[in-house]
Amino acid sequence: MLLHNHLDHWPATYLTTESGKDNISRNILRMSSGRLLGLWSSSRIVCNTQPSLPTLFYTMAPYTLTYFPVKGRCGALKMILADNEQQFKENLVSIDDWMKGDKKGSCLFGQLPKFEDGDLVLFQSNAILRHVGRKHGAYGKNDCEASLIDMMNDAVEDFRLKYIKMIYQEYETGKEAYCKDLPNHLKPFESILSKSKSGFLVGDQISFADYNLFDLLLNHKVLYSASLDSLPALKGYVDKIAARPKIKALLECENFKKLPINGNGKQ
Ligand code: 6SG
Repeated sequence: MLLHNHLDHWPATYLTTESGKDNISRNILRMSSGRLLGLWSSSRIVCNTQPSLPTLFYTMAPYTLTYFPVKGRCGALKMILADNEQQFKENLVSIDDWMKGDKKGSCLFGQLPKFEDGDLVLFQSNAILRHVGRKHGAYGKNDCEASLIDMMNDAVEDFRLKYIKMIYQEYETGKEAYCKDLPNHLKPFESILSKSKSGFLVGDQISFADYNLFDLLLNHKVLYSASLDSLPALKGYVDKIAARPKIKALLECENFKKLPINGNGKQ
């Protein structure tokens, strides 16, 4: 069992234990409370929230994410993983590599992201979000809350599809009209959040739909900085989620920040 230090400028650290999983769990725990936790890939650091400290990782991270080097449909997923201190191995697929075609052929629906949790292989970003939400307590407290969270996430998906269509198909011709129409798309969320006692979309705790909406709202702030100006509940919501310590650390992390939002360079 190995925990590796992969920062070149740190003396190589290999912590070896022989008594298996329990010891590793304790080490991982000690890493978390000892401020050493980061998000990991085997080939590069995805996010080291404490750059002054060596980043350690467990060679068998439970999750693997395969996607393009963009935030795209994986921003919310990275947020929910970070907020739950979940490490993952990241395989980045370049456009050139994707264009060769063999990777596309190996994906169930011919698209990325692909997410692996042990032997489970998932495609479809919203199914992946649900899976991680279910496993990490971000899918409501009961069936009714789960159904409401599904409803919210479907509404976020409708909104994301409009955004993607504008970005990829009509950025030059349609951006202005899109921004003008934005309050109409955002009003339902403003109304829901203005009535929410917890400040989250459903119930009294954050859910995968919140990370998804938050991610999309951040994209809209980049698209049009005044997009939330007339929507106080949404503005407060974004500020509150952005201030969660592990989300804040992710948003400030160079490896996350440097990813373009979309695959065509428009934002
Ligand atoms: C695109 O749309 O970046 N996946 C994308 N594109 C490649 O050949 N319903 C599912 C889901 O929620 C949608 C998946 C999503 O998971 S992500 C995909 O796999 C394909 O269809 C957004 C993104 N697009 C731009 C991009 C750069 C390199 C690969 C994709 C441009 C398009 C294809 C090659 C160059 Fe490209």
